[in-house]
Amino acid sequence: MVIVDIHTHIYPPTFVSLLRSRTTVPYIRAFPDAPDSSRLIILPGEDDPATPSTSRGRPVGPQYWDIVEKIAFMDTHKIDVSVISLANPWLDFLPAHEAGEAARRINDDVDGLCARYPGRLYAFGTLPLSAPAETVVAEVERLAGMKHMRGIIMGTSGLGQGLDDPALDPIYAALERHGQVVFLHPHYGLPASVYGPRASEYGHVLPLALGFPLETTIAVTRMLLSGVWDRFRNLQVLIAHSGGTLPFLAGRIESCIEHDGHLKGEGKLEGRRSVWDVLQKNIYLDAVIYSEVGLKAAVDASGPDRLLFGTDHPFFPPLEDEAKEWTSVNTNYQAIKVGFSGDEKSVHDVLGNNAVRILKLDGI
Ligand code: 5CU
Repeated sequence: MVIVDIHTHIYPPTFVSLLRSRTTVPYIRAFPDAPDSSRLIILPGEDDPATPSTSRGRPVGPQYWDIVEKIAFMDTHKIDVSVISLANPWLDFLPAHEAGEAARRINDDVDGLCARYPGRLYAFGTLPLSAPAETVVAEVERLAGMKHMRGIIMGTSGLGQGLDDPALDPIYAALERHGQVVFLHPHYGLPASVYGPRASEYGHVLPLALGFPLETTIAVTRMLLSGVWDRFRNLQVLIAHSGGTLPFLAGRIESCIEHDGHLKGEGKLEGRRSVWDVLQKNIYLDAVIYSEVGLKAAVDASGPDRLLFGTDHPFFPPLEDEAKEWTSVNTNYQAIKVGFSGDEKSVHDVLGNNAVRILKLDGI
C-alpha cells in the first residue's frame, strides 16, 4: 500500500526571508513580551492589537520551512510520498511588478527541495496572481515543464476579483491545456463582523473551522455560476477540506439555480452543467475533514476514486508534544478506515492510489 499526502504545506527559505522582512500581514516576527518565540501572522486581522502578542498567529519553527522536518513527519506517519505546496497567502499580497520573479524563485526553490528526495516529494507550484494574466500564463507554461510539479495551488481571490472573473480565462485555458490540477485552498475566510465582538475570545476556531470552508464553497459556487466548467470542460480542481461545504450543500445550490427567475430570464439555465456533473468530472476532494460524516458526504458527491488523503502539515500540530504522532493526522486516517470499513480497495485508493493515478506520480 502506498500512502500519499496531497495537502501538506511548506514556506520555502526564500518565502520565509520575505515574511521576515515585512511589518504588515503576512509576516514573521517576535514580540517584545516574548522575544525568543517567532510568530507567523498570516490571516486577515490576526495581529489585532487587542489580542495578546503571545496569542497572535501561531508559533513558527523549522517544521514550516525545513524539508528535513517534512520527511521526518512523513516517516513518523508512514507517508511514502508528499505533494508539497506553498501555504497561504501564497504571493497574493505582492505588488504586481515583484510577483513574476518571486514566483519563479519560489517554484525553483520548491522543485529543488523535491529533487533532494527522489520519488518522495512532488509539488504544486505557485502563481504570481497579482501580476498581469500574461505573466501568470507564462509561469503555468514554465511549471508544466518542471520535473516535480504536478499542478498549482491557489486561493480564492484569483486576479483580485474572485474565481468567476473572465480575466482568468487565459489562465484556466493554460491550466486545462497542460492538464495541471488546480489545488484550491482558502485563506481570506469571511468578513470579521460575522464572528461578532467576542471573536478574540475564541482563538482561531471560527475562521478556520467555518470561515475557510465557507470561503471555498462560495468561490467554487461562483465558478459554477459563471460557467467556468461550461467553457473549460476538462479543468480539474482539487478542493481543500473535502470541498468546504460543497458536497453537503450541492443539492441546495442546484435547487436555488433551478428556481432562479433571473438566471432563467437571461437564458442561463439552458445547457448548463449541473453541480453534480462537475463534482463527478472536474472536482477532486481531499480527505482533510476529520470525521467519517463529512467524508461520507464527499464520497457520495464525487466518488471514492476522486478523494485524496492529506494532513495539512505543518498546521494543527499537537499542542503538547510535537515529537509524537499527530492527533490531527490520525483522526483523518481513522475517518478513512471507519468510513470505508470492509472496502479495502477504497481505503487504498483514498490513501494513495488515487493520487498516484491523478497526479501521475510516476517515480513510485
Ligand atoms: O492554522 C491556520 O491558520 C491554517 C492556515 O493558515 N492554513 C492552512 O492551510 N491550515 C491552517
